[in-house]
Amino acid sequence: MRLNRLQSVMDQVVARNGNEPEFLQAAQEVLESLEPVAERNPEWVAAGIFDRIVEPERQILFRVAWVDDAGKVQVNRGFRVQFNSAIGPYKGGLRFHPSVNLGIIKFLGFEQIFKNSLTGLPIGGGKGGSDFNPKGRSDGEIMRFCQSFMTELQRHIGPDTDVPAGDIGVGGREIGFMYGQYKRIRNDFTGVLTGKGIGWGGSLARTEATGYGLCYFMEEAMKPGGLSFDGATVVISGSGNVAIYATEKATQMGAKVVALSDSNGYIHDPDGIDLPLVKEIKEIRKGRIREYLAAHPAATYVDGCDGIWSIPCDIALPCATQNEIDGQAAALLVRNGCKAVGEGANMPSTPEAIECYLANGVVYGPAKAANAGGVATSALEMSQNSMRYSWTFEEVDRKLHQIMVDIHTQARSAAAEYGDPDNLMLGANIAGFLKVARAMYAQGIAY
Ligand code: NDP
Ligand code: 2IT
Repeated sequence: MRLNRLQSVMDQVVARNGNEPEFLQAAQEVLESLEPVAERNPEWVAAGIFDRIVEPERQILFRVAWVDDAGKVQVNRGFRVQFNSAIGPYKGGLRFHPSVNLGIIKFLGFEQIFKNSLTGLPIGGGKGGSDFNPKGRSDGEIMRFCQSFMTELQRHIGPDTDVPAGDIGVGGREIGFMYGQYKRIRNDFTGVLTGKGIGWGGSLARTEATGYGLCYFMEEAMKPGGLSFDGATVVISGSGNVAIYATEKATQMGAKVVALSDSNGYIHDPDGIDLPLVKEIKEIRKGRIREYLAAHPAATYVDGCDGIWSIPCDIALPCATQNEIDGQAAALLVRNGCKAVGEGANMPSTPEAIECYLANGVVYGPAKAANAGGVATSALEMSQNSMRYSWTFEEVDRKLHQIMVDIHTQARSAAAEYGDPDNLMLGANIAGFLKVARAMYAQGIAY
């Protein structure tokens, strides 16, 4: 699909953000999906809804200075992009990775608007992070970095304003250090961050939510084609939070997960991944995935991440990072018999890869829908914080499951209404957009 009515919107996005390729990629995909919506809703075009939705409401850039274990002063850059608050407080994770720049945070914040809308819960879109590299840093260094980061961030966030959480490089440990610093400065015990520890405001099942939710979504997406996890061979990239709990749920659903990766390489274990060992390596030791071989010499380890998509599988779940599957990798997956791709990571497939899935009838679960279980459960954490009450694991998991079923229904119905019933990417982009557009229209133009 090419742009027509929305070409001028995209031209402006390119003119303003030409040096941010990931943001341009995300905007182009969404605007292409929204062409038929613009055609049916000229009043939204006239009210500048499309022009406004691609421009963040606020972008905050700040210096993060901290002292390393050797006593040396380090300076990183901090980001928070508050993209859209039409349907609720800004909500989205923080990413700590050396590749982080404004364009990456903007693509993530933009995607978050539609994802959060799809959850059916009242959360707007935002994202933040830093170019800080946590690898090889001591707990003390991580703590001092997190504290310095929050010393600035705290003035921009709040439980009814903007509620950050984790993403790549930010898990329970980092949320703890940041929450402590927020409380120290503000003297408020509130739900200002999600992904908190159990016992101090965290929700049961938040840790598992993104990976579990991905499997719940894909189970629904695969049903019409008669596919399921039961008996399927699955390849999963990454070995972080999302990958680990996707492996756990896919295995519970009867699949055999045969590969996992990290940024150095991948392991292939045709007997099925030993998940307790991966948890021990990654969650406790914070080690490398190649350490798996010490306990499983029959498995293989290959340096470099790309080759993971050459392993034959029925279902592929990219759960590492953006653009990790290109057109060639997608073609290889299809050639080797892959029938379904579910995106645990944000924007893991390039536009060429997506074209390849759609042209070959692969069941494609787009990130905005498929990985929305994490942020949905963050919103459930916010609800529990507001009530000063905690639900059991089973209650949260049941709500998460229902939310993922509902997201799938919304995406499929919107896709059908717009004439391309199996295109869940089209459906997710449209369904996510409609609720935000109605809210923006109702709330008028001036802020
Ligand atoms: P983690 O930091 O827990 O794990 C990230 C994993 O991906 C690690 O195995 C990491 O390897 C690997 N990885 C990271 N960057 C790269 C890279 N450039 N190339 C190859 N591998 C890489 O993060 P999460 O599991 O939380 O996040 C994974 C993906 O899921 C991200 O795209 C994130 O945006 C998305 N996501 C996360 C949600 C959440 O709730 N956490 C919710 C929705 C989406 P290494 O250890 O070597 O760095
Ligand atoms: O990409 C994402 O949806 C996340 N990293 C989770 C965000 C959140 O607020 O829980």
